[in-house]
Amino acid sequence: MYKVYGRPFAGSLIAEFLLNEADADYEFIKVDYESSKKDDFLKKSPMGKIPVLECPDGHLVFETTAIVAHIVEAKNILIPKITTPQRDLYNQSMSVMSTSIYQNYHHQNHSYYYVSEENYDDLRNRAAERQVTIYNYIETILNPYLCGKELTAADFYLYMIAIWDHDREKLFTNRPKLSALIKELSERPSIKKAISSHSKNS
Ligand SMILES: N[C@@H](CCC(=O)N[C@@H](CS)C(=O)NCC(=O)O)C(=O)O
Repeated sequence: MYKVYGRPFAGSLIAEFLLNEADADYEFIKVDYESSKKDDFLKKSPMGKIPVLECPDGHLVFETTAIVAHIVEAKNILIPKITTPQRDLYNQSMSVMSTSIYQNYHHQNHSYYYVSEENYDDLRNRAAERQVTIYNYIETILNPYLCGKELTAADFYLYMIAIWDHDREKLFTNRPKLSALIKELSERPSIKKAISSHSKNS
């Protein structure tokens, strides 16, 4: 069975959502921040970051986009056909979310990584401003999903990062399509199952 190394409500959620969508069993292994910097875990993830996916044959995958690619390909779910405009939109959305939105939240939530304490506010404000531009763009393309009528893994990724926002009320204000999508997905059994397992244990 699969193993997901992660932390409750962190980037490992995407692996859990997609494995649940595929009806694949997995074990969730919680890796706290300290353990993630120790040799044992660094052998799995050289930068000491979660998530890591351990596949049934024992091989390991780190980086959320690589994990998503593994699951959608292995299970043949939630990815548009190659050479279609939807597939380009899917790849584009995954890139924007994993390289920009994810990073902007990292800047806001783990500012100590980047700057000294007196510059936290500046860093956080700039990261928050960049999110506005990207979420405004996302609102323009949702129809109702990121790739049009087809629900894809990218929508699950969007759900994961949107729930990290510190001011969700503001995030959803004037973004009716984003609000509707997040609301719809929050009712999805795959998401409910992962979220409730962490709510119970935290
Ligand atoms: N590019 C990585 C980012 C992963 C990441 O930043 N994970 C966070 C938790 S959500 C983490 O491990 N932070 C601790 C650290 O950066 O040392 C990915 O997409 O998997």
